[in-house]
Amino acid sequence: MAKKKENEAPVRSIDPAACEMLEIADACGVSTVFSRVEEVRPCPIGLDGRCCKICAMGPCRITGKVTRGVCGATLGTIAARNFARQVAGGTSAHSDHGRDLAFTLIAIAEGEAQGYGVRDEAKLYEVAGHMGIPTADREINEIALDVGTKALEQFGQQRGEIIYVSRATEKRQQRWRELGITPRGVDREVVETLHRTHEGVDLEAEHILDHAMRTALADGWGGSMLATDLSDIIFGTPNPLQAAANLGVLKEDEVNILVHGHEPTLSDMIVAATLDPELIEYAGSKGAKGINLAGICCTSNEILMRHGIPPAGNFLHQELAVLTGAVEAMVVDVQCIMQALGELTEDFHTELISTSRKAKIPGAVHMEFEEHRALDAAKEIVRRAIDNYPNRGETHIPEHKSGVVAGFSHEYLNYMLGGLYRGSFRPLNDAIMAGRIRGAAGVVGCNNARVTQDEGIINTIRELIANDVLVVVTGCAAHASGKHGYLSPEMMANAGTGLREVCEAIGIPPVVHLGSCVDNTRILTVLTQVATEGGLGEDIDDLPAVGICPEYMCEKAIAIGTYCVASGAYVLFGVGSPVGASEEVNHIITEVWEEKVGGKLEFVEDWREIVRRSLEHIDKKRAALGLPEYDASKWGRSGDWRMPELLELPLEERIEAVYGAVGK
Ligand code: BF8
Repeated sequence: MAKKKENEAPVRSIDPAACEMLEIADACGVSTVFSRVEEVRPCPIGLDGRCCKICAMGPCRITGKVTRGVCGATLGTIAARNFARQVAGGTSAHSDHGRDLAFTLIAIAEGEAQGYGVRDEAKLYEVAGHMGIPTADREINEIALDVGTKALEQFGQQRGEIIYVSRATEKRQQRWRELGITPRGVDREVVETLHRTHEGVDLEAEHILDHAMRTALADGWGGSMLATDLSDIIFGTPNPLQAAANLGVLKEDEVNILVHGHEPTLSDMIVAATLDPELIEYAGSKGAKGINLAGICCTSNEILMRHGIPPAGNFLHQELAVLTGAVEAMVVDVQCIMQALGELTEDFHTELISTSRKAKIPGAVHMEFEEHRALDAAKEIVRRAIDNYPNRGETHIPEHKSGVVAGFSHEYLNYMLGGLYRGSFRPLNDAIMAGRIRGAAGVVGCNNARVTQDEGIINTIRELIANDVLVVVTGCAAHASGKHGYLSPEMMANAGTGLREVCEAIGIPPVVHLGSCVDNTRILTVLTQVATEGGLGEDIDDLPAVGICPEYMCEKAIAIGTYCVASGAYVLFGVGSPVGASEEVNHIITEVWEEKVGGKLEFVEDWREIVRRSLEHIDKKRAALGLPEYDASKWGRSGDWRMPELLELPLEERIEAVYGAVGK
């Protein structure tokens, strides 16, 4: 991966829209994350885990001849504590998101959530089933109240096991119990991490990291999984939709509103408000041809996969969108929102509107979003954006955008593979067993301004699908895929012949958009179903599969990586290691963890090496399962004859021919 080095002209992005906007930023002398990353050097002590600042005798820097902190803490203990605290930070962010959705579901059931409802009753029944909540002869709202209440209990539960642990394989559940890392309650594990990593408590690196796994599992099989399930119940379980992605989705002659952040409670209601005929007419009265909604970061994934609202970009696009001069309002809630937006929007007509009671931003207008008057609040926000349209000055919207097909929930994959009445992962398992599909990879996570935007993500995906590895994407990696055309039907032509044959036969793309970052739990569900379907071992660590986070940036990514490892996956992160200074911790998160839970976590800077290790791992797992060795030359005529014919078709017909019925 192109890491930006001193004295070297940095390659800031491989996205042409970003490059175009950065030229403008440079010409106008506007500060962006891309320029600040050159001004602010990463602290070399904290970079790889050598800094301990948990007490006032420090901060202690473990460098040179210094091998211990003032209290005697070793580098291993310090690096492990730092890592565990990152896991706790990430877990709390995802889980608080899930908690708020539980409150919303309860408010819906009690008739106190204006504009919301239960959009997917089938999912409500399914989740009630997981939770042991009776459904026969009961009103929807009664069931919803019980599901919301039970979900809420998962956060404060003090003893026992969180409910969704039962959705893992029996073998996995057993392993967690033996290791004592089954999560008891989400909040309990986060608090215990903070306690253990307080000065002078848990001082053994391996023991600290065991609890980091337990905390991460409370995220993956707790807070995040609940966030996904409750979102599906309230906003609908996604089905494939068409849209476009990148800054080119902004419109010159319409009021452009961007939603940015994470929680669909806000963005879904903004979608509803932008469809209000009165507001559309009001936009017309201000000279605009309509209201154009687009998204940034994960909330964008939420409304992309449920409404086909186009993503304007991933994490590093947030400032670039403002630079277009064409955004009337950027409406934000929580997570991944750069403070720089406050200052930046002062130089443009864009209004930055914060909405969460948890998050205020200097320079933003605060319009608190309360669920009991959600639709009214959303309309007020949209009206304010419309009022700002006449203030628009010069604009520069890059023309770049790519067509995407997004929104494949695990339920939909099940249906595509087996049909409505016999939904099953059997065809996928058979294809992997035969070697048409070599294996599977989840390519997930952020952008990071310290490395070239999208480069690691896109090159990794390109190489994997060319090597017949089915790829699922979430988060900002999903946005990158969309922006660079990897979620379009044309991408089928770049897949290996075996993978292409299967994708065409089943009607799924080689790069499957599976949602936002909390939806990485959909990957856990798919992997568990594949493992229990038969023929590919008994558990996630038997599968020829990997998890990759090429451009990770935040604590949430560390939590996701850790719960995937604890669930049995081999996980590779790009960028660089936050624990690289400690041989002891590196040994624990690779070899020791592999022995304990079957998965391991590696930090590898170069995407080529990530791809090499991924394919090597997939082939090793195939061999361990006694599957035929992967041989690309065995497959392929069916895909080869069909693709030129498909490429002749107009886009709409091509999408229909490749994926079947897709909504808009
Ligand atoms: O939760 S991928 S930069 S937007 S953290 Fe943030 Fe990373 Fe993007 Fe979504 Ni996920």
